[in-house]
Amino acid sequence: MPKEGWHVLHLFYRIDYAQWASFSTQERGVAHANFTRFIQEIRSTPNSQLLTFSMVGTKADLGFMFTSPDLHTVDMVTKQLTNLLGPEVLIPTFSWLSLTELSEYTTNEAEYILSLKEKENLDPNSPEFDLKLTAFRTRMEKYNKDRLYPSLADWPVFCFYPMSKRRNLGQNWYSLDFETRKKLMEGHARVGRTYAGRIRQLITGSTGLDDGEWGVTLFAHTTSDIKAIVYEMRFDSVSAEYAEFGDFYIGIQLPLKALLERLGL
Ligand code: 76R
Repeated sequence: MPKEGWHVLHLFYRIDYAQWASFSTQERGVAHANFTRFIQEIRSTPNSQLLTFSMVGTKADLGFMFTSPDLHTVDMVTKQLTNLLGPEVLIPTFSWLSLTELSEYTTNEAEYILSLKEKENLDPNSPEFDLKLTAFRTRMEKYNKDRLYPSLADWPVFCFYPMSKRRNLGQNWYSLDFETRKKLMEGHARVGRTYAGRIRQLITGSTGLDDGEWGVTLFAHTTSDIKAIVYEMRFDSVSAEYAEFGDFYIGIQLPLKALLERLGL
């Protein structure tokens, strides 16, 4: 169990249609029933969410995004999903393990108090000061809860890609001091916030867990919004100067029955 947050596993498969074609009608019926039953079972487990996608393009056919606090559960579910449609039907093509995390750049209480005193000139003993501080605490509690224990969106368009920050000589994110990184991240968040209502993003940390430092999961209603945010972020200095990206995956979130039909299973 992690000290806080959930594990997040992105898991993509190709379907071996030759193997599927070798199954009898009865075997296919059993495979369908197992698939639906297992996924519904996982979905009804507390703290575990399992999203299913039809993956667009030929990088993968079927995608899962799974959350669980327990690494044993992640391991078990991965192995069960792989065998869910019968032996060698689902061929793994990509997986990414990460953890939900709090941001080190969010405004903390001490900073907020300072800004109330110095920028807003509020007296710390005034009721207005108190009111603002209480509202801040409530806001931060919800914000932190949403980052560590997110409720995954059911929006149709899903985009996933790994991301790391550069560690080049003379251009190393990790050798910048905290204040500089915080300032740069403020610019990033400013761009991000203009996509409120169009993009739901989940940034999960994978340093030491997988081959890059974060998994970027975006949900949208149209591919235009995905393309727009990723394009616009490229101009923001955090991404322009420091970001390295892995492969991009696009999927469509579908209910189980529609998914099996789409996959031709
Ligand atoms: O969480 C927050 O809303 C607070 C501000 C914020 C942080 C700390 C924020 C806002 N992000 C944060 C951290 Mn982000 N984000 C990305 C990408 O393609 C690219 O160029 C980059 C991929 C997108 C599209 C995106 C979107 N963000 C991070 C981090 C961790 C950095 C670290 O700790 O060093 C990464 C890797 C990252 C990458 N970001 C937002 C968005 C959007 C849409 C927002 C606004 C969210 C909102 O306010 O609702």
